[in-house]
Amino acid sequence: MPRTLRFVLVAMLLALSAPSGALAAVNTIVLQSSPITIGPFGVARDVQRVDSPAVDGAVVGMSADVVDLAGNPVPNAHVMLHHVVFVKVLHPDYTCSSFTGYDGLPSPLPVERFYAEGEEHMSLALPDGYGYPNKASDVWGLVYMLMNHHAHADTVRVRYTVRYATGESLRPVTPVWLDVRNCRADPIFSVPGTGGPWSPYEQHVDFTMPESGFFVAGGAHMHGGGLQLELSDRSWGGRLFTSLPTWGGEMPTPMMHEPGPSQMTTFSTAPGLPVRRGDALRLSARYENAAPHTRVMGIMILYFSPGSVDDLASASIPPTGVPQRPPFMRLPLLRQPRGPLARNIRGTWVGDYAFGSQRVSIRRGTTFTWRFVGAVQHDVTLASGPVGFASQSLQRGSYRHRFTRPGTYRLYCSLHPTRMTQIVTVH
Ligand SMILES: [Cu+2]
Repeated sequence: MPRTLRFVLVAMLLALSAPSGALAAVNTIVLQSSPITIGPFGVARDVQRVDSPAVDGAVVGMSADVVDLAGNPVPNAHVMLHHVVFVKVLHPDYTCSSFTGYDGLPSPLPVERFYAEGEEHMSLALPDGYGYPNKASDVWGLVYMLMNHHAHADTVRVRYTVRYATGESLRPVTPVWLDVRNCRADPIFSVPGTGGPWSPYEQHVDFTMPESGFFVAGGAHMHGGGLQLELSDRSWGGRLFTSLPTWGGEMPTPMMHEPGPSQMTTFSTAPGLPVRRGDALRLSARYENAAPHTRVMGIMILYFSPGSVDDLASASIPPTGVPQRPPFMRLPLLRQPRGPLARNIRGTWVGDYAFGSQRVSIRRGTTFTWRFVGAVQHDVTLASGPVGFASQSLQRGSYRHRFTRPGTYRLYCSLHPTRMTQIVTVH
């Protein structure tokens, strides 16, 4: 019998045998973050403590959006929800023992990432009978990155809806976060864009399961240029789940970053995808390498129900389609670089809201160094040009790139896209 058909049959049998009336009280709780102010055409990234359900119970579903101070939804074209990550403080994370924060420093407290969404607005809905356990005394934190597309400052809140079960015993799930740049608040990499149409650029991460059980739900996060995120079990025979992006969401103007998917496929199913203790899991993030894509991510969050797994049990989520070619978007420079043309220099400074030399001409093969000297963080990010690259956000220290291909590199700071730009011509 084909594996997927057997999986469907097992799922149907389990659905039929589920005790009726097992669901007790499930409440929908709507909570809000503290106000977050974002400067004109700016980015707000930080962490704050947020409210959590004040009784013992279990999270069975969750979603989040951005609202104004009156509680009205704020469209993505005004304030873009780049990403929000909800964490439980003083709980160990399944795949990370410590984190590097937005400031580049190790986080002082252990936290467990249990829900996240980005432009794709994933909402969590665990299968019936499963819940993420939570105590009244548990402390939640919110890691956020929001972008303001207006010329004036804006103050918003992150509103989150928690579907919360109390007074019933659910099978507990543990969130398992897989990330090709794991354990960072800003887990970015860049796609060079030096291949032809459809040529893939792939990054992956491996994780060995410390126990047996089932993945009962999952969601994924990619950025512009994404083809697919695939979870496979290399010990057991292959693909478990592939998340595919959908394109064509609302397009905020001015375009301050390459738009991400409007949706990523998710799954939620019981009994779920079996994995065994010691299995070698791999998450592969595949992007199209026909054009540069900077500051991209490859993340999958899975919800794991520990338990014994039959030796022969196997299952996978049937593909929901084939990867679509992502739309090509050339990111404009939102400010024309000014000043004298600096020829054959080997570096410059990056200060608060300006690059030292904004117009640079160098020879092919030059390794160029940006020295960060500001009072706030900045980065160097390619907007368009022959090869994609980007630095981490930095306040001190330096970043280097060796220019091996001639052409015009339009660069900017992704945190201050309307203020900080630079053009490097390589000949
Ligand atoms: Cu900046």
